[in-house]
Amino acid sequence: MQLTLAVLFSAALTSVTAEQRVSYDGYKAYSIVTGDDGQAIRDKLSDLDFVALTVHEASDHFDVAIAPDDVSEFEALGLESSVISDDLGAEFAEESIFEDYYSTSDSSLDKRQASALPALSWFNSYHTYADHRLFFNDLNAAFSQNSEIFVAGKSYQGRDIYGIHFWGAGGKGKKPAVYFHATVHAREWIAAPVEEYHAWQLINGYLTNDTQITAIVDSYDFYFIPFSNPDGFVYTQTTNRLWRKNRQPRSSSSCIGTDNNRNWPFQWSLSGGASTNPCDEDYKGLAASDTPEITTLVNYTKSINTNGIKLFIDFHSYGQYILQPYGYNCGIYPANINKQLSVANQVATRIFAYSGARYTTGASCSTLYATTGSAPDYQSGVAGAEYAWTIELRPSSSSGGGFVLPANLILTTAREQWEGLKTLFAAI
Ligand code: 0X9
Ligand code: ZN
Repeated sequence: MQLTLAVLFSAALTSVTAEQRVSYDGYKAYSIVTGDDGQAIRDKLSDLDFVALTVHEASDHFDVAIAPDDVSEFEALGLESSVISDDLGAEFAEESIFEDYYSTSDSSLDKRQASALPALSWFNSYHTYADHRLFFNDLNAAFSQNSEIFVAGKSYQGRDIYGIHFWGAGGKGKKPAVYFHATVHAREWIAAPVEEYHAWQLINGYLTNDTQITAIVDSYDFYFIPFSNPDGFVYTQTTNRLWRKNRQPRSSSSCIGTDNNRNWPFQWSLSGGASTNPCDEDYKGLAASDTPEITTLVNYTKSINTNGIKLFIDFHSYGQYILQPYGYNCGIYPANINKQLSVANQVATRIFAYSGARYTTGASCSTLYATTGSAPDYQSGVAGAEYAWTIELRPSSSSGGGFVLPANLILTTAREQWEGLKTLFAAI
């Protein structure tokens, strides 16, 4: 009797505290050809129950997920479009089958395994935030003389914004920085595994005396942050797979979340490249750098900038782009833009030769759309990063599942990016 009551009581507590998971069962996703008239298409959709998958109508397409009851009404509109997903909910369910991670620090493993790198089977499925943290701890353990785990600061809800710092023969903190961020947009799950794969390959190459890799690792200090928006990422796994922003409320609104890729303190005040409405997916905040995550990351950027930032990459999905600054103005470029474009083209060419995937290169404003307060704009315009890129990973916009990249394509995506990264290092 007592046990039953206790179970009932805790079940009741859970139901009041936990937010109901948002269902996308039966949602059908489309990529709509917009031509020049994105606004007219938005107007036509205004009576339908849908979720926008692209924040802006990029120059030629606008991707949406239509609620099951409105699918026939959407199709009756006769818009030129292709189907991205027949049932988003079903794809989400499949993607959320996570394999267990067996940490090399697990005390039931023997000592020899305990100092080994994590197994590459890590990349066979997506994972929880807690397991991601273990994965980096294990990389650190396997490279303990040349790496450390750092916590740059805390998210709004108090989660660690953690990362790994590693270095080569010259010792810690002596070289220009190679600085990677991922998962500023919570639903872009492929970003963290790609960054982790880069870390794994660099450390593995160093430990196995691969001369190409030791030369790279000896040249830089590496700072890799897989979750610049951990609260959002956890929320995509507990509640709403399509969440993008952070989880910070604003007193002026019942809508939650700021787009941390519109909150960096560089050209933040300009209008047009972000929203001032807290309910929008690209809400910029009330002031530059007024989210706990961006405050943390601005300070952290300053702290690692002692020998300059050679390369900054912010990993996103999707669309397959390699984008250079700036986002805030389509006519303003960094002084070395031609060199950046040339290197980006070499990377894209290498990826295409390796896997056949096409990545489009170009300055972000003119290639995609205008953004104010984005991370690469700050890294280039304020921190002085020599190369400051956004990479939008798989899938391409016209095929695949948008934010759902099937787990069996994690490794494919990571491998082609790794080939591209080696080309990048050879070119800079
Ligand atoms: O809108 C964004 O923040 C990025 N696209 S996403 O679909 N992943 O949300 C693009 C950022 C590109 N960078 C700039 N235009 N500066
Ligand atoms: Zn993104």
